[in-house]
Amino acid sequence: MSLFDTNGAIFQESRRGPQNNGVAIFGVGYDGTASFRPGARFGPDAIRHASVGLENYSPALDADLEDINLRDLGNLEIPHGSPEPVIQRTHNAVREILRSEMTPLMLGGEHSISTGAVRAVAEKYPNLLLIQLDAHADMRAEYLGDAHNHACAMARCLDVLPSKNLLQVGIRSGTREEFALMRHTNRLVAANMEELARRIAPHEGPIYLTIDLDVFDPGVFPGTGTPEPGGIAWETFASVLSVIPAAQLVAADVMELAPDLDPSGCSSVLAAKVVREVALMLADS
Ligand SMILES: [Mn+2]
Repeated sequence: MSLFDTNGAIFQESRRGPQNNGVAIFGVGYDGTASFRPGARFGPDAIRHASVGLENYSPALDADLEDINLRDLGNLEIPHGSPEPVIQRTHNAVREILRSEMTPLMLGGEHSISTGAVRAVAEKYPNLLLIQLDAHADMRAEYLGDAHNHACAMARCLDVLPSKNLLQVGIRSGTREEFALMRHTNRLVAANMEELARRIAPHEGPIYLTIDLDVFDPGVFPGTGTPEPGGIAWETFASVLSVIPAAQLVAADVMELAPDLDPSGCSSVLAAKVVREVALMLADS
């Protein structure tokens, strides 16, 4: 696992380096295609720093970080240029993590990078269901001349997954064409727990949860590059997690924290709490 820089901060209650069967946190601090406000490259370490202020125990899950095998592999070494090499390195890293029988939990970084992780997980689990929490559709075929722009992240995931294996939750921004496509393919799911549970139920196979933190309302999560009014609160997020069967969850990512855009630091704390809850769910799978 020499792909990773292990000199920086570490997520609370985790140990450095890989070990079989654990949950493997790793960061990809890349924000090269940010079209509005950059800064997500500082997301992974801000999440780690904020994590020390949280309790280890999750009342919602009745689970404790102390009781799970949590590893923090560090940050993926990446070139800060075009996205393709970063996506490829992410793909390779997640393949290595899965080969060591570990469960990947990626910290972003911008959402375009999820493509690399989803591809690696889909190679191992061809019947993968991808659940996307996001303000934005991310279904553009290309944006600003680049098919790997963050606005195309989910379109690229559908290069390797069948259309019916994507559920898009909380989306409130996109082009007319993107919304027509999401409705036509029956992928658009309101952040409504009954509907979400009903849509997940027929799928008994593995699930990848990709969380673009801008799904949260800018009032509770201003620290992100492309904030979009009308988002969800923490309580809705917790309800969403409660209808996702943890036993089926095989991988996740938490993307798009740009910590310097929220001087209060509360966005980093929220992101760290998201990571705690998701890590505890992954450990349960
Ligand atoms: Mn987004």
